[in-house]
Amino acid sequence: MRTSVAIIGAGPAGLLLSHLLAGEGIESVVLESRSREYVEQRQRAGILEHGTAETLRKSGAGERMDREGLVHEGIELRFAGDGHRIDFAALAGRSVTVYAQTEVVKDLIALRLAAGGDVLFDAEAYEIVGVETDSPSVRYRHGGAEQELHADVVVAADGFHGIGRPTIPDSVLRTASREYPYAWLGITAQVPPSTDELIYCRHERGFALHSMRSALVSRLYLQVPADDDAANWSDEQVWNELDRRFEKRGWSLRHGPITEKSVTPMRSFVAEPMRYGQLFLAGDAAHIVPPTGAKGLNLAAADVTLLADALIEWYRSKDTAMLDAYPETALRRVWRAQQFSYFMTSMLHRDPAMDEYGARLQIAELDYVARSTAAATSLAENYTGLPRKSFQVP
Ligand code: RFL
Ligand code: PHB
Repeated sequence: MRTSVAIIGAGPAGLLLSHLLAGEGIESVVLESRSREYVEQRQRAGILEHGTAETLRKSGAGERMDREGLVHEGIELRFAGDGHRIDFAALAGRSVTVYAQTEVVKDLIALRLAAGGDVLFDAEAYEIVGVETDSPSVRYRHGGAEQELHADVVVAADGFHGIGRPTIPDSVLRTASREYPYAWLGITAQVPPSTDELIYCRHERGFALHSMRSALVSRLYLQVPADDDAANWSDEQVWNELDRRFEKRGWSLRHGPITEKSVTPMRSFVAEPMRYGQLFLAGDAAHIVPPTGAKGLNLAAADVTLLADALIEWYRSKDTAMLDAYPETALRRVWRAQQFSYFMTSMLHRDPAMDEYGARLQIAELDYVARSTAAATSLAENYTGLPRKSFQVP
């Protein structure tokens, strides 16, 4: 089989890239190792930056998001028993949209298939060959047979455990990373949210986050030890712990049936370069952030928006300038998001090794963000997403 752009992975990165290319008449094939059902059910991110929502809307993939997504103009930082609102609209002139990654993925799959696009599920890529030539290909297993997909370029949008990154020779690949001594226990509950806006809460017992999926469904997270298991937590223990961490005078948390419970590890990771010959990395394949800054899905979307424009330019005029600039331009945003995610994570979590001094520094930092317009503006512009021009390579 032959196509223009071979894409590995039907996560948000791979699907959005395929959709954006199709809008300009560029052919692609998406290979996905999992089933459609699996990909559409996987519980993950919930927050779309201003620019991510705009990209979806402009490309014709934002119809259901605009109908069902919740536009939020701020968040609450809760610490020392008190809440402080960060007003995104006033400080950064932008908002975010609460719309689950699973819904974005469902919308993009439906659009690709309706347009006659090739998205192959249960198709596991096992080798990428010829990336140093102008006719690379991807070998994959599908329906019990081994097949080969030939293309002009290969995009590895295959997540952290994919085969794209390890295809780059060790002598070329550089990585930088940080591990955290804690994880998140995430739950989905059939209960209306107890708040209109997300609450990021720092507490002596650990971090907690109140998010949501709709007017009827809440999504909540608790900091737990790195090696913890969801099976260690009964529903009653989860609600008790959430009650203690979110405690604020005159406020209470609504409880309800828990329908999903899982532990997410926390990691910061960046691989460079994001291009090797005709192989391009996008999304989690190249970088991971801890979820505290809500950046992972948005970085994946920003990578492929940039890459789509570069590929469109290349197919249109054979000009390689944008493609050549992709790794450096993408990495600027990646490192901005790394720093912001690290900042949010270390300000809000209880590190088991933290002493009294470290705890007081966290409170001082939070107090500054809550009281200073300059500090709050920095948080607001990073959380809602910086515009593309701030990362342009001259
Ligand atoms: P994905 O979504 O991991 O998709 C990669 C796809 O590639 C497939 N694949 C292969 N297919 C064929 N052959 C192979 N050899 C393959 N190897 C892998 C996989 O099956 C998969 O379908 O990567 P992508 O597209 O780069 O998207 C990244 C995002 O999924 C991720 O960054 C976010 O979910 C991170 N994240 C959040 N990001 C945000 O922007 N805002 C948030 O609020 C937010 N919250 C979160 C999060 C991630 C979480 N978890 C579970 C990690 C909350 C959580 C709990
Ligand atoms: C979510 O709703 O799943 C969510 C929201 C904000 C985050 C992380 C996850 O920072």
